[in-house]
Amino acid sequence: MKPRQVLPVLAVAIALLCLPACKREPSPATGQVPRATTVARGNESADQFVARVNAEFRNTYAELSAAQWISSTYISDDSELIAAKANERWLTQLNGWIEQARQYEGQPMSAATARSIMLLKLMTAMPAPRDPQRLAELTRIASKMEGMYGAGKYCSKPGDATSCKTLGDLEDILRSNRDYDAQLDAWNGWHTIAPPMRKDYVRFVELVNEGAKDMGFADAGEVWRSGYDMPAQQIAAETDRLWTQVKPLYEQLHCYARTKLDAKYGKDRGEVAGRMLPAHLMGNMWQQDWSNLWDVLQPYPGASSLDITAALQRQYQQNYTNELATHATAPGPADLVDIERAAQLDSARQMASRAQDFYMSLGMPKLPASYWTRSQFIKPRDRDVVCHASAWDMNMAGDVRTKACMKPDEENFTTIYHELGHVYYYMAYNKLTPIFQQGAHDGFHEAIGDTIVLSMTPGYLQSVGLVDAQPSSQEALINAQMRMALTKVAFLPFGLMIDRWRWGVFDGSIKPDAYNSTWWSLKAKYQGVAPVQARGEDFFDPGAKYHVPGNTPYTRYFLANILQFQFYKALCDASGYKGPLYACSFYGNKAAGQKYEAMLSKGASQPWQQTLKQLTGGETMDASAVLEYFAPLQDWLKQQNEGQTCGWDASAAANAAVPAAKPPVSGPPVTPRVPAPSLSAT
Ligand code: X8Z
Ligand code: ZN
Repeated sequence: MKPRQVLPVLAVAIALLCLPACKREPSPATGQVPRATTVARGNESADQFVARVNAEFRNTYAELSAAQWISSTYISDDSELIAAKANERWLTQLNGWIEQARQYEGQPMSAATARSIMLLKLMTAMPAPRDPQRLAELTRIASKMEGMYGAGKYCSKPGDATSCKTLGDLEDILRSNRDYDAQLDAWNGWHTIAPPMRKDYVRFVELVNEGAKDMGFADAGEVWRSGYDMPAQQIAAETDRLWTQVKPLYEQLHCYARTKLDAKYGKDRGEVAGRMLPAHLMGNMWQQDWSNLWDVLQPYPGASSLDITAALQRQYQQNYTNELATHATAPGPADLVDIERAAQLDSARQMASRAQDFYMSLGMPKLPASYWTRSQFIKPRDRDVVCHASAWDMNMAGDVRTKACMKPDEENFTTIYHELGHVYYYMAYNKLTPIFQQGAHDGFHEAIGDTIVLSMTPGYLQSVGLVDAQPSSQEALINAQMRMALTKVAFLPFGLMIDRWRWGVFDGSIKPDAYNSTWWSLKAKYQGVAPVQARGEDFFDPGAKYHVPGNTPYTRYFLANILQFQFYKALCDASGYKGPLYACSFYGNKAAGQKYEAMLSKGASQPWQQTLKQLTGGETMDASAVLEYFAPLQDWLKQQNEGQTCGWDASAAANAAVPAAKPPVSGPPVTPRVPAPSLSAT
C-alpha cells in the first residue's frame, strides 16, 4: 500500500505498490485505531467485499503513513517501534482480506472486482507470515534495518563522534574528490554500515518467504514478479530481452569510461582484473550513475557548458547573501549556521518550485500549500533521518509530500523532478478506489518524472537560466548526449542486477554464505565493475544500498529507464514535435500534458499494456526509443573505442573477491539515538 511505493520507506512495510491513502476518517465506533481484525461478512458478494476492503483500507491508511513518516524523518527507538506496530496492524489486516478473498475464487464478479482481488495479494513487497508472532518479528526487523541504514555513519576513529561521516558526506567525497585513496576510504567507509544488518536480513528473507508461501507463492521473489500483468516467469525473460537491446550501448560507454580512467589514474589503477571498472572510482557509491565523473568523461571540454551544479551553487550563494542581509547586526557564529541553513532551504524550495513549474506548464495543477509546509527538503541538523529521497501520499486526499536531504547540485535537481512525478501520479489517481491507486505497474511510477527529465534539454535549461546559450555544433550535441548517458545508460545494468540478486536470495539459489560473493559476481557480470580489494563474506555490501534494507523492489527502475524513452517519444509526438528525438522538449505543451494526465489518472485500474497502448500505440516495453535517442552518441563512442578490446571478463573479479577479508574496524555509529519527539511538541 502505500504509502506508496514510491516511497521507499514505507515500502518497507507497506506495500509495495503504492497505495494511496485516504483521508483520515473517524475510525470505527470507539474512535480507536482499528485492530486489523476485519471479519468476513457471511453473505457479502465479491463486489461488496471489495467495496468494504477499499473503505477499510482508506480508513487505516493515513495512520500507517503517519507512523512511517515519523520513523523516517525522526529516527529513534520509539519511532521505530511505532512504525513497526502500525505496519504489524496493516499487514495483519491485509492478510485477513487476502484470506477472506479466497471464498470468491471461481465466482462471478465484475472485472473491476476481479482485478482488485488479484491486486490485493500483490499489495505488499513484504508478504507477512500468518503467524502473529512471526509477523510482528518481521515488522520489527524491517523497521530496524531501515533505521540502521538511515542512521548509518562511518567513523574513521572509533569512539570519536567528530570523526563520523554520513552517507551524504561520503557521497560528497566520491562526487568531487578525485584522489584515489580518498575515494577508496569513503567507499570502504560507507560499506562498514552494512555487516551489522546481515543477520537480520537472513531472518527477514525467511519471514517474507513464509508469508509468500502462506499466500500460495513459491517465495517472496515470485510475489514481486507477479505484479506485471503477465505470468511471473515471463518478467525475467522480458528484462533479459530489454537488456539485450541496450547492452551494446552500455558496453561502448563502459569501454570509453575505462580508457578515460586509465588515462587519469594509470592502467594499473584505472581498471581492475578482467578490464573492469573500479567500484570506488565511478563518482557514485553504487556505480549506478556516472554523471559525477563529468570532469573526467566530458567529451569536448569547452565546446558547451552544461554545468548545472555550478549554476545551482551560484543561486545558493545569492540566497546566502540575501539571508545575511536580513540581519541588521553583525551575525554571531550561531546566526551564521542559521543563515546557511536558511539559504539551503531556499535553494531546495527553488529547485522544487522549478520542477513544479514544468508540470504546471503541461497543464497540471499547482502542488497544494501543505506540500510546501510538510515536506522535508533538507537534512535536519538535530537528528538522524532517512535521507534517501522519496515521495509520499499521506492520506489519498491531497496531503502529498517529498522527503529528501537536498543539496544544490544537478543530481538533486533531477531527483526532485523524479519525485514530483510520483506526486503528480498520486494526485491524478486519487479519485480512483484505493486498491487502484497505484502505478500501471511499478516501473510506470518510476518513469513519470524521469520522462520529464529527458525533456530538460539544453534549450530548456537555457530558458530557465541554468545554462548559457548552447552552440549547435556536433561537439555540443555529443556533450549533451554524454551528460544524459552517464545517468541513463550507466544505470541500466545496475537496475537489473539488484533483483537478480534478491530473486536468487528469495528462491534459495543464493545462500547466506554466498550473499556477498554473488553480489559481486552479478556486479561484474552486468555492470563490469569490481572492488579493488577482496570483499568476502565478512561484508554485506548489498546492505549498503538503501533498497535492500528498505526492501524496495528494484526491477521497477530498470523498466522505468526503458519506459521513460517510450513515454518521452509519445509525448513529443503528441506535442507535434518533428525533429530528432534527443532534441525534443515538450515543456509548456498542453496537448502532451493532457495525454500524460490521462495515463496517470488510470492508475492500476486496467492492465498496464492497455495503458501503454493509450499513450504510445504499443503494448510492449521496448528499448528502441533508447537506441534512437542515443544514436549519435553510440556512433561517436564506436569511433572513440576503435582499436580497443571492449567488454570485460567477469570471472576475473568474481575469483578475486572470493578470499574473505576482514572489514575495517570502524564499527557502527557511536552517536546515541535521539529521544522521541514529545507528543506535545508539535
Ligand atoms: O530510489 C530512487 C528514487 C526514489 S523512488 C530517489 N531511485 C533509485 C535509486 O536511487 O537507486 C531513482 C533512481 C534509482
Ligand atoms: Zn522514484
